[in-house]
Amino acid sequence: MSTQHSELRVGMVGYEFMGAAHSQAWRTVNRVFELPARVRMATICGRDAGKVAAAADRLGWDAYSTDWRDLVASDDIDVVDICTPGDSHAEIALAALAAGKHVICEKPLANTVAEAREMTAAAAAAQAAGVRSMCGFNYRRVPAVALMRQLVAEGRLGVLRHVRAAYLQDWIVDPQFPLVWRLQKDRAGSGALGDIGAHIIDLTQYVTGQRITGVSAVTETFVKERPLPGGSSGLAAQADGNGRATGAVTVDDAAVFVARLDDGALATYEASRFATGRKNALRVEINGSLGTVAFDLERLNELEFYDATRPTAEQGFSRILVTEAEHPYLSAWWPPGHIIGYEHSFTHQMRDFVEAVATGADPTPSFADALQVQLVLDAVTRSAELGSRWTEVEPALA
Ligand code: SOE
Repeated sequence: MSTQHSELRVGMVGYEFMGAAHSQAWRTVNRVFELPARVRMATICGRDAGKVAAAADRLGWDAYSTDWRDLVASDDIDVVDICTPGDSHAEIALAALAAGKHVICEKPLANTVAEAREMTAAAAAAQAAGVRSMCGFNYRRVPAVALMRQLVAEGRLGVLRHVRAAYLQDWIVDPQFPLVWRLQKDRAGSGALGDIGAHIIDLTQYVTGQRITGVSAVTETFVKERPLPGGSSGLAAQADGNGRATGAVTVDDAAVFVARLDDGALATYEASRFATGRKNALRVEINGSLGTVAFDLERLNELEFYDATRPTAEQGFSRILVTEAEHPYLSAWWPPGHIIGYEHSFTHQMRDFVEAVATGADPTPSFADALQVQLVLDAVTRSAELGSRWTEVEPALA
């Protein structure tokens, strides 16, 4: 079992978009942050020997493997980082935890509540033996989001009344865009809901410190049949499907729901891959009795804040530039005023994970936090299937 290592040997499964994002973070984390342990990018794993060898070279890993079971069983690995599609999260995470490896698993934690529960129970059992686990909701680590949480926690917004959250993309608007794995329920669990809706569910629960207690939802699959993929099966696949055989889209293209939070606030959520022109637009606004905060991922170095306690004549939204040494994570980067980007959220995620593992603390979001998100995803799906019927969300840890 691995606990307080001065070196953490990481084995990562998956090497596409998220694998590249995590690799960037592992490469950078010790160069930017002072940490009690050093990361070694030991082994990257994927089924295709040629592709994984090339990825190891490109992304900076010492070695590669074509079987995640070897990786998980290896005495030379302390941390298993899971960047695969959702259908393999549970199997890999359960095996890794059983082998005493610390685990970081991409979101959403699993494809079903049953899997997420099993993973959460395994993580809790392993925790007793000093094994740590965390789910990769990277947007928690955007400094402006962390600042938003601080303002809410300090009571600067007063009693929360509204949460308005949207995560909008447009990469499958073209009906000729192929049937990639993210559009297949057996691989991805759900569509826009689990892929990007999960982010705004986690982010709003994190920022407010409140749990979503019930939902009423609609979901839609606008394009029900798509050409089978030719080459790449990721987000960058080409819409070149004319004339190719087609298959059924088995996930939602968009999900919209209203919700209640457990302190009484009302919330709205929208997750869509059909918001033409919106590329990666994650927006959250929270209105409280004393103020409002608003965040937009496309302007991630800024936070809008309306402080209703200021003299009436001076009220108005202020745009906080979240680039100062006083802001979360930023003192380690550039001189004040110098902006950061998408990839930094992953570096911050690894910073927090490494520090927790090295100091014997539990990193967050825990698997239980991620199970709470999974329970919301499940309630949304059930509500939509039942004509938007109000559906309660149970607490993960009853
Ligand atoms: C694809 O929709 C995706 O890459 C998500 O899977 C990520 O979690 C999000 O960060 C960006 O969009």
